[in-house]
Amino acid sequence: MKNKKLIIFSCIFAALLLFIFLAFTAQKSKNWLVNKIDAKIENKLSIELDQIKLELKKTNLQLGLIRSEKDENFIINKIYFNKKNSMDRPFGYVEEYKNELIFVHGNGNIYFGKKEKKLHETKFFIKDSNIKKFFIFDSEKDSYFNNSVRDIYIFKDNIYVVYIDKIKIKDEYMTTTNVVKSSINKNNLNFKKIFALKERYPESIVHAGGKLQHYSDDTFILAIPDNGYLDGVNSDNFAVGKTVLFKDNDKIYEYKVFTKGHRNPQGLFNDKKNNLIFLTEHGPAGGDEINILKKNLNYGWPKASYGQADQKTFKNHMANGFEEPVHFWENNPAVSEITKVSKFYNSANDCYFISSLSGASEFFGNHIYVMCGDSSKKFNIKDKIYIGDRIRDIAYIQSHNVVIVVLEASGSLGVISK
Ligand SMILES: [Ca+2]
Repeated sequence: MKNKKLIIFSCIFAALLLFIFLAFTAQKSKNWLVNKIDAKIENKLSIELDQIKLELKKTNLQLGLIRSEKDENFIINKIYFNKKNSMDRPFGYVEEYKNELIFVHGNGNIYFGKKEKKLHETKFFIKDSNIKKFFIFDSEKDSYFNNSVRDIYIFKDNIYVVYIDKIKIKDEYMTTTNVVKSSINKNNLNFKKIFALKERYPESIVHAGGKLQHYSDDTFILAIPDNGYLDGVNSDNFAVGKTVLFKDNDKIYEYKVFTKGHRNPQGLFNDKKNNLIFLTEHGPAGGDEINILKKNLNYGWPKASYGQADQKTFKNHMANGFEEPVHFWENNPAVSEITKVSKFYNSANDCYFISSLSGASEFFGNHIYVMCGDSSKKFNIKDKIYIGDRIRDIAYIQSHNVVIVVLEASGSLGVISK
């Protein structure tokens, strides 16, 4: 009996010793491992992990499944257009009008499609229009030149198109921002110029065009890129690098400056319900921004930017007398359009989807960023959704509770549903 107890006790003791030994060596080998892994390898591992996650996301996208970073689930179905050239940019812009979808290709082809119950089954037909008479085409030039359209907007049975207007002076093209308008309810859309800038800039400068929204009554707000002319951005005598208000009337050259200090606006959304105007813009290397526009304020460029600019810049906007962005990126996703998505995203607050082009890498661009905010007007990026393509434009379609994205690399519309 005594012997048996001794054996049991010895066994427990031995097991205890073994446990202590194992725990000690395990701890030691773990320390040893940790010491071996330096910051570089850890960094490499996390990049590899990101790449594995990205491959998973790509595989899911082929099945039409999307899971956001915060585990919201969506489905994507695509409508393909015939894309002749892989570098067809900007590919186009989408809007809805009553029971129709409107897609305008960058080259000015206008398509209408009656919304089907399943929106991705919508068939598009080309609509006759005179819009190409405003454009110059040059086969020696790339698609950024030949695709003149930079935005479309629908308001009160009219379609508005923002485009880059060109003239040839000697051997050089000089460009500027124009807006044309046509009534929608016609078989043949007849566009007429309603806004034009007198100032013109060399075509080789890429920050051109503009983004348009309705402001109030007969007034519209137009965001105009810097056109590479920084002295003009700093001067009240030029419209570049500013948002302007103009009236839809015959006085095509009249406008009033609304805000200043913008580099390359790519998205504009007037949230009338919340009385907020959102603008997205491209920074230089880093410094893409989301801004909320308030009359007569200056948003920094070219004096303040969170990116690396050629000229000397402040980072802090506010300390130097400029408006801080609501959000900025250190690594640019190349933000494009911004729109409100109502209850499409699961949040108690109002949420906005911000699309992005290719940006710094696939970890930043090719995503939809989800920004939500409360009534105290504090906004944060809450989630991101990988779409795996350059997203040129985005629209929320309330009738179907879906989001449509214009996918530039594949030449398609992506219909995102829950
Ligand atoms: Ca700024």
